[in-house]
Amino acid sequence: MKDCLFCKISQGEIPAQIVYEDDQCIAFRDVNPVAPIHVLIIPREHISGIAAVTNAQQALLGHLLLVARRIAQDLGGEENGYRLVLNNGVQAGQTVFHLHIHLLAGRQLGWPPG
Ligand code: DGP
Repeated sequence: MKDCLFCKISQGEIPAQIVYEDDQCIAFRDVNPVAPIHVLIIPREHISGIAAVTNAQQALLGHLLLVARRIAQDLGGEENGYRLVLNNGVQAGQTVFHLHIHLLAGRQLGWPPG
């Protein structure tokens, strides 16, 4: 989608520290990390957020979760635990309106989140 930051990253128009990619998704380090491991997993297809996902995209959603798990394993985040976060909407803290899963690991994470 034109003017979407994450579409531009997916298409290589904006650089990012990519940790994983395939034909359906790409994962890269968050520019403003809040944990030692902070990776964003996004579909290549533009979807504005989890609320916009359709039943036809069920397999894609599952793929994103399995990729997130694989990255957590590969980056060493699995041993002490990790968190996957999906912000949907302004009040939840969503600032980029292209679906993304935050993978957070490498420190003790508080609960409830702020
Ligand atoms: P959210 O608040 O859930 O919409 O998360 C958006 C995240 O995207 C936020 O943690 C910062 C990150 N981010 C914003 N712009 C860029 C960028 O240009 N590059 C990278 N790597 N991350 C970005």
